Amino acid sequence: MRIKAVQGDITTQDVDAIVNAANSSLLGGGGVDGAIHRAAGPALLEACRELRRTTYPDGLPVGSSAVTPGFELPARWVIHTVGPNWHAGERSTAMLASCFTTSLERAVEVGATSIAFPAVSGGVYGWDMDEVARVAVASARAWQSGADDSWEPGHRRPTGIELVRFVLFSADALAAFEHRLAE
Ligand code: AR6
Repeated sequence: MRIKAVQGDITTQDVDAIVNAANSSLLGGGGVDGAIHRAAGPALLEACRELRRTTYPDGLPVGSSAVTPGFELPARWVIHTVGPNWHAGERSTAMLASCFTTSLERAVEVGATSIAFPAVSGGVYGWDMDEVARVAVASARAWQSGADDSWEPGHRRPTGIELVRFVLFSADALAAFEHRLAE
């Protein structure tokens, strides 16, 4: 599994799945959420409403992830995750890490081999970008090496995911991720 960082717009990425930094309502918002809904078209909101009705009547919990089709996006799937909101006192790095690992699990479930992530919680939700980068890269690496007890240490899990691409909007965010990837 290759882990990369690029500067760009996540809505144009040619990967199997892109991750949306959503909120618990799943009904859209600003930032990357708004951009993804605009690019995917109105069917995405309908699919999110359906998810609410059928599976998450009380909303998608922080740190969880759920998948819908990508509709008009180049990506076949959108994986919606809810990052912790720093401004609301949600400051658990485990919660933020869970956004990345549960998204990777959803990607495996739908058979995706490539996935693009934005800087979840690094915008409206107010987390420091260096901290988002640290947690994001550490989570992907830990997940790759099978940090759970089901896989022998030192071996890579055959997850099917070949590419994890972090897609950052700004040069500063890209630098934060590149710094962590170089470690
Ligand atoms: N491609 C890649 N990254 C982007 C794009 C894009 N098209 N647009 C923005 N970003 P945010 P959060 C960057 O606020 O902090 C929404 O209203 C952006 O510069 O989108 O998790 C939701 O509905 C920033 O670095 O997500 C929630 O209510 C990063 O994506 C809330 O915001 C994340 O910023 C979630 O806040």
